[in-house]
Amino acid sequence: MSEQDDDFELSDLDDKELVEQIQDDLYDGLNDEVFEGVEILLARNWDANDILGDALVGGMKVVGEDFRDGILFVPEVLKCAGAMKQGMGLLRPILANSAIDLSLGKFVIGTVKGDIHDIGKNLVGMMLEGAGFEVIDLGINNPVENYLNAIDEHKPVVMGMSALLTTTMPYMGVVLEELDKRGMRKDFHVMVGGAPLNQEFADAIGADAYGRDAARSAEMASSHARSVKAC
Ligand code: B12
Repeated sequence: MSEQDDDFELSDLDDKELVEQIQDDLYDGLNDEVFEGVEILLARNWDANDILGDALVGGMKVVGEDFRDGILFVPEVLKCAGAMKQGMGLLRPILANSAIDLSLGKFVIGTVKGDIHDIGKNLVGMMLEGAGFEVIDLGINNPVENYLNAIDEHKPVVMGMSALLTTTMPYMGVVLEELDKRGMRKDFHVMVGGAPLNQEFADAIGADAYGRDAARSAEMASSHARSVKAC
């Protein structure tokens, strides 16, 4: 995006300019600058959720569009992802500390086999921690066995799968079929998410819920866990 030739202090920018600058710095993969920008917004009493949505996810949206249009390539997008993670690292403890109830149960989450995208999954994990779940993060590229083993070991109240590619999202159906075959579906809720998914797809593969974004997903998971606890 923009080349920043002039020397200036991030702290001299007003809020709107700073948000735009963080988006630019994220685009340019500038870890330290993104970190500092997020720090300044926090010091200005910005809500962590707003920083996440406006500055970080907003910046990543532009990255996504330029990646799609062939303006950015994988190595550059990886740098952007690194910068996004720097900012998220600063917000994680704040979002997680907002927990009111720490006993909603366990949430197993992982990106499906063949897929290495994890930014959205990590955001969901952060929001779930904030909502009061113990999150068991299986990471990326998970074959069905990883989900089965984690379910056996952790007995979660919700299991979540993430996919960012149209070629990997059908694998969620494979995992669900295996759970069905083993008669495990009644034991926990299955949520799916990721940019190419929608409610229709979630219904077609028989998932219990589709999470459009991190905040909504955490709300949905919490209300499910609370209803289970109430029984
Ligand atoms: C960053 C990125 C990468 C990074 C990933 C780094 C990382 N650590 O994640 C790198 C460079 C590695 C990468 C690689 C590739 N990528 Co990529 N990538 C992206 C990009 C730009 C952003 C994704 C992202 O992080 N979004 C921000 C997060 C916050 O949003 P999100 O993931 O959607 O998550 C939110 C919701 O969906 C939901 N959610 C997500 N998961 C879950 C899970 C649950 C349980 C729930 C409830 C909710 C939920 O909540 C999240 C938070 O609000 C997207 C473009 C885009 N707009 O999506 C392309 C994109 C996904 N990539 C794409 C492609 C093609 C690839 C490659 C195949 C490129 C290549 N030729 O090698 C490889 C695939 C590698 C692989 N095997 O997985 C395409 C996919 C096209 C398609 N139709 O499938 C996209 C759409 C770009 C494009 N427009 O062409 N990519």
